[in-house]
Amino acid sequence: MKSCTYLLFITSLLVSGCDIRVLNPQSDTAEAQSNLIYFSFLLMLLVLIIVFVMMFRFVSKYREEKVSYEIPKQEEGNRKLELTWTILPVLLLIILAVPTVIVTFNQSPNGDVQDGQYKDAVHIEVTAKRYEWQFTYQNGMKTVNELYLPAEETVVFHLRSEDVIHSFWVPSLGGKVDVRPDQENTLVLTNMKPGSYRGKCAEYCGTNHTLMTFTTEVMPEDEFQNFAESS
Ligand SMILES: [Cu+2]
Repeated sequence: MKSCTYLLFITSLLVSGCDIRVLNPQSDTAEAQSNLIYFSFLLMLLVLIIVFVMMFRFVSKYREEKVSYEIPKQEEGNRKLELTWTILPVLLLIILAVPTVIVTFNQSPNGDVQDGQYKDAVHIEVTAKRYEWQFTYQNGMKTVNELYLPAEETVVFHLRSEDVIHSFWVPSLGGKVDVRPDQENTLVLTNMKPGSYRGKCAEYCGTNHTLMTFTTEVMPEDEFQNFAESS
């Protein structure tokens, strides 16, 4: 018991030092995704607690007090129990699936990404190649390994690779999306908060994969306009 307490203490000490950026969202997109993580974690915790309570209850209720080798009576089928452990997991999956599908559909760009609902959005071309990121803005300006974004806007990223499959990921701003050489993928991030965030390639792409990182600077709208005009 004593070693268990020590282990718990050391683990919580170590975990308290973690900066889990995915759980500290800095955009509406990332917030919806982190809410999904919390929701599925709570659902999992609920199952875990029920299973553990039942397990300890059974262990204590049916523990062998005197040695006996009596073989228990064979139970054949129990419709009530069988229905319970079939229907409950299906219900849990439905409860988990509904918000997941809603968030996925809300965040997936549909229709024409250049026009339609994203006409007034900021569009940025992202080109990945081993081992760097190139960003091309609407005014033709290019930056390498440094991404500049306007805060509180909708930004559409057009992702393309020049060689192998990479993955575009700024954990604080949203989930990762594959960057492929054979097709353009799009990622939409909305309502980002000003600040500096780290971005990286999240798909192993070669020996220097770990060095394929970039900085993301989200700046207030007017500052972004000045930056775009001065470049
Ligand atoms: Cu890569």
